[in-house]
Amino acid sequence: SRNPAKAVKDVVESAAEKVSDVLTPKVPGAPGMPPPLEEPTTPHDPPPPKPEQGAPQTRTPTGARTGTPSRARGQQGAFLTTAQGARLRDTDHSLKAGPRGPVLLQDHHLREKITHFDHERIPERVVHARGAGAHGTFSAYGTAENVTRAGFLRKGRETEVFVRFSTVLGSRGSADTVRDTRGFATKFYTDEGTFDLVANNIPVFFIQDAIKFPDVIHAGKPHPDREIPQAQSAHDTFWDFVSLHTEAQHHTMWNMSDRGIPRSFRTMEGFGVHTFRLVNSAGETVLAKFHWKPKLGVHSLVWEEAQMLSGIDPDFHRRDLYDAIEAGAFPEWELGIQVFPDTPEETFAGIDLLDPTKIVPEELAPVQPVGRLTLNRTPTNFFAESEQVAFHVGNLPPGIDVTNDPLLQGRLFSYVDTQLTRLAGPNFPQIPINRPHAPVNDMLRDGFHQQAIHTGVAPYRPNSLDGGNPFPAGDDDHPFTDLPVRVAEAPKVRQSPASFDDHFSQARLFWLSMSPVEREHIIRAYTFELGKCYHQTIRERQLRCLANIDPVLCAEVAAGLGLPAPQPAIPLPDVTPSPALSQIGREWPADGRMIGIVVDSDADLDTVREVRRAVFGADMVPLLIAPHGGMIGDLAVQRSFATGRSVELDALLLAAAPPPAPDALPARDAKAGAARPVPVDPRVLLLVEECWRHAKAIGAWGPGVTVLEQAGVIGSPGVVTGGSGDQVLTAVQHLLATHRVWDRFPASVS
Ligand code: HDD
Repeated sequence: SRNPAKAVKDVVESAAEKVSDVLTPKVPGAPGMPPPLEEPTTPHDPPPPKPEQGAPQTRTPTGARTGTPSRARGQQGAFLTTAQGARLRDTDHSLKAGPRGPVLLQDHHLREKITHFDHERIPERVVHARGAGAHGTFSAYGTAENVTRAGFLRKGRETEVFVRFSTVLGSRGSADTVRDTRGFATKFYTDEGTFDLVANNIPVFFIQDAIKFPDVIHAGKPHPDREIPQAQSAHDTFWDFVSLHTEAQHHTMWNMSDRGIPRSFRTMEGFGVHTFRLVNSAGETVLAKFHWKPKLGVHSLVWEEAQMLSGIDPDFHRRDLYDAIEAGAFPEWELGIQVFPDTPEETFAGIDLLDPTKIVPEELAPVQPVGRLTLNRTPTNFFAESEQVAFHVGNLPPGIDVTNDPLLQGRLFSYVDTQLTRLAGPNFPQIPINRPHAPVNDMLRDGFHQQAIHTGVAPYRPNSLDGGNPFPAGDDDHPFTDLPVRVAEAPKVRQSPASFDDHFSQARLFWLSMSPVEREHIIRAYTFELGKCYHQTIRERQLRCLANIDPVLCAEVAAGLGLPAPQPAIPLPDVTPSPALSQIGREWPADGRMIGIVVDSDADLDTVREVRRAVFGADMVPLLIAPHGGMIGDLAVQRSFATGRSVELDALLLAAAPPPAPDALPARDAKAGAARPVPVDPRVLLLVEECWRHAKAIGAWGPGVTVLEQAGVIGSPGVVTGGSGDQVLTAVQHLLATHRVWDRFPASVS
């Protein structure tokens, strides 16, 4: 595998080359430059494609070839052709009756080009429309062999995977950093058939029964009259629904916590939510919940950063995932399972395992690691892979089965159904990204967009005309076996079990498990979201829900809204907090963190060079920020004061105190009200202010210290000024292990 630090360095240096390329005027034919290109461009070999996704089915069950093995197509130097392969002389002018005449209908190239373009878009996903994917590998530890016979979990097995992360509510073009649940869907291309773990970054769901899914989504999506707000839960219909349908309160609490605004896809947990049933080779069963644990820890943005990023870099998470993988800083997660005995009650420690609004705290059932996921390849083509990938909770390998969780049962229907419209027909499993890597030998035939040329005459069983093929698998052939699970003899009812009526105890458990600063964030999030509602009745109703969760939470949000805090309608549930739910209090590797370094031509460039090298050495990414783009001495600048903004940084270092640009407007002295020139560029002061406000580590040496004096932040927690550049970096790196300088946040709630 690649050395991540070296790979990061290569990427930054090649970016620097690109910058200097742009800066050097290049005139075709000038000395040292190639001669001007002749038109048309000389045909040449296409660039090597990235490995194609899976092997297409090239043979039918009876062995006949069905098509060419590779479907990869790219821009090539060879002649431009029509879709039928006819070479074209001109793609820039329509066929006309004379140069000024009308366009002729007989222009088949014009019609083909425009018609195909007119149909380039497909419907976006009804939920989870905004997302980004990556390829990778899953390596099994073998620790799950005693509970499941799934082959991909056997010790040492390596399985190719494709993962797609997403937000839920926003449209395909919405911003990445909105407050929302995140999807974390993984396709394991196992040799026993594809396994899709269609998970979220929140372990519970809004509803207990799939029949309510259209309701919760209609409530969360933009208002049907004005189609606003986009990708937000801060509006009346959302809070109307969740305050009336109180089983949503636990999930809503997670959304209002820092989990709703992840720092990166790489710093999110993933949860299968439902309880699944595992079966081992002896036919014994257990119940289990799936968890993804990120190697880099669980970290979040702060709300103001998330809001700013929505404007400054709406692609923040997508870019972060792509850049990290391209730089060789491959994101990793451990897959873990919580295992419970498969008892007739399907409960554990009094918790109903079929209720998807409930967690089982890790302190009661530890998450046992079973394998490692590494994302190591970015998609070649967004549409072909990330857009066309189709997940389905019913894609299960032998050894993993469903339970009666009513939310899971409804999902089993929805995921295939939705693709029939989105991917236009029943043959979407033949799209390259969706093709199983296990051999396929089905009797599904024809339909829109059929890719295979099936031979034979007897796609039915039993038959004698195709030699009786295909044959059912025997017990020793690793078939998927339906477990003979007992189905209760019970009357047909539209009802949930009584245990599903508890809607508040686990919301309280979550609240009580948070640290003071995390509670403060939750209070601010509720206050913001309810403050955006127009209807007073909705705010009051949600306050009544909060009163049933915790009086402090309710009182603080009520104060923020300027409303009286209601009394609880139920006795406050007696719960034991789960410290594992808090994101604060542990230390994590700082791999892939972005370190901004402010420089100008007066900075000591030898020290900057050393610090930059040390940042690379620690597997982090340095970004030189300077008054202008291009070069400072022999160092390439990655961000100018015009393009750099604090929100993409995890920490800020200052090696210089750049003066304001000569044409900058004088700043106002707040106290005197008089105009006075500021000796430091106000954009640098803004960087410092924002980093300070967002509790990021800040360090400075040499003239950089002057900036921190100007900003008035010296002496506050997480601001490092003593010592050389290297010493400052070491101190900042240490601060990064806890993600933020938590002491800087005023946490009034404990
Ligand atoms: Fe769902 C997509 C996760 C409940 C119906 N869901 C979708 C995706 C994720 C989840 C990650 C995006 C997959 C991708 O990247 O293509 N969904 C969940 C989780 C749920 C859940 C963790 C609860 C535990 N979903 C759920 C219910 C229903 C759906 C109850 C319907 C009854 N979900 C869909 C869907 C989507 C989808 C309409 C939209 C696009 C797609 O499936 O392929 O079928």
